[in-house]
Amino acid sequence: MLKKHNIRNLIVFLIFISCVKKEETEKKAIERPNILFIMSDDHAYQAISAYSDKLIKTPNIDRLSDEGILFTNACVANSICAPSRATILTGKHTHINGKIDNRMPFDTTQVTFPQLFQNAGYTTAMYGKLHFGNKPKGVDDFMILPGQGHYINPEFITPEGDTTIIGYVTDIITDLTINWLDKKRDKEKPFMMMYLHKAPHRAWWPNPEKFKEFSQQTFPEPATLFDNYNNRGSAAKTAELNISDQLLSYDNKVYPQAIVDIGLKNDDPRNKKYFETADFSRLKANQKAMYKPILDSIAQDFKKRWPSMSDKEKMSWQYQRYIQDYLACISSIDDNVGRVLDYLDDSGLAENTIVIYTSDQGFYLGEHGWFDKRFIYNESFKIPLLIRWPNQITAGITNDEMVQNLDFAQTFLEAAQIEIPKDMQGESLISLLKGDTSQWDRESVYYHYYEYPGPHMVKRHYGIVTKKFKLVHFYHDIDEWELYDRKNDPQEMKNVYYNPAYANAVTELHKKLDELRLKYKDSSEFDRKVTNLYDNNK
Ligand code: SGN
Ligand code: CA
Repeated sequence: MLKKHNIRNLIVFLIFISCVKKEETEKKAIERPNILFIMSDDHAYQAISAYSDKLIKTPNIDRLSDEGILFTNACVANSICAPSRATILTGKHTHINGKIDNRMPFDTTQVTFPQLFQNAGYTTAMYGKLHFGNKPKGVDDFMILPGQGHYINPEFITPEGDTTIIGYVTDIITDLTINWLDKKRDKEKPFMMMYLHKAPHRAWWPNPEKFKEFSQQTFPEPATLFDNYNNRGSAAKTAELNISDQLLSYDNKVYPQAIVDIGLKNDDPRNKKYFETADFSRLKANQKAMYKPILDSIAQDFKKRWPSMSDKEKMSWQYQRYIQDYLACISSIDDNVGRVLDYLDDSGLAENTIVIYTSDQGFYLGEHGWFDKRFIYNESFKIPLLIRWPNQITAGITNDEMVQNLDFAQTFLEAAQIEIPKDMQGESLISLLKGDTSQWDRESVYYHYYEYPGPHMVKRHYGIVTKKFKLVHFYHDIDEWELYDRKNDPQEMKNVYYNPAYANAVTELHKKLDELRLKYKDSSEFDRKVTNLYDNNK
């Protein structure tokens, strides 16, 4: 028999044990790292000074790799906005998650990684551009742009309904993010926050100050600006990405009237429409007044110089206008990333927060004469990836393994000690973050792009990429293979698929490509499904 005082002691002991346990659980909950996932829309790695300082200095984004890790071979599985986001959220290739292009719906019954964070006791939020027509799952709070969203005075979808905020989108998304971190989140829990910029997506509207500053500068042209697409298959020739053929005067911020004034036909209705109903038309009178002097001087320069320019000079002029606005948008992103990083420092959150900076795909900044993305070729295939995790990642390291946006979900889940669903198709990057490359045995990645016919007319293609080679099959209404020697031809100007010197590489890569298609469960049966979907949704 237990004596009365023994019973009392036992109760005190049990209470003590349960308190210690509770404390431990709480401590673990607090110790789990916060995650701040920063993604921009169409941010080319060529426009981040941690990768190259030829075009622009991005001191704030660079902080992440100065204090963390820089991946030099990070890439997407499908270089287009909504499919890339679907891959990031599900950890699955397009043919598994079903989001084949920007147009077709996303199956919202699928598990996305924010839901797993929410279930595991994280507080979660998403601010900015998602690009799916539906409300995000797994987030306690969200404010997302409908579709592509607007640069100026953007609307937001929120749990309480739609709202419009006056101002410049990059600043606004940042204000909302900092406000959530500071005032709205549940501070008892670790957080997983998705801070998603609309910029620098077409049509590249900077804020007035940056517009003025950058429109007065001249930037170096890429070596392949005047590419004639020889020595490759037909896909590069038929794509509608060329700056001189495809950029509208609207993209270059030339008033429709300026075109008429020099006796040219302003025959693309989009030029007028975009000035009258898209971004520019959204401006309030005082905002228009800030843009006017810059637009006036662009029109003046255009009217003075365009009529006597050669075709080459016209291309150079359009390239400058394009890159000036693109980089001006990046400069705002960099300032705003700096504001968020400062907030993390000032609030003491930096220490236990993993910060990731990336883009939904790469982008052509005049390479091959192009803008836009979609191709498996380097500039659209590769993405910036910079990650900071104090005390876990050695500051200033670089990694050149073939990593993909397919790996993000698993990486974040492992960092947060959340169980990873067996059907996710990527691999956690945690060992690489910690500088251990010994367990990493991936030698190649798989890629598959579908949105054709569609904007910019890039043919459907899939392929395998290793550090040395890229083997690509363009199919659907063509049947062409291309092979690039990544070491000897980094600009990808020469298809060596038919060069006998590469016969062994071709055989080997075909075998590996078949293996990858099996591993990731891709098949021509799915390609036929896509064709049927396109035929039924014309
Ligand atoms: C719009 C753009 C295209 C761009 C797609 C997809 N045209 O259609 O240039 O490729 O979005 O971009 S625009 O005239 O409307 O600007 S994505 O990043 O959302 O995939
Ligand atoms: Ca995009």
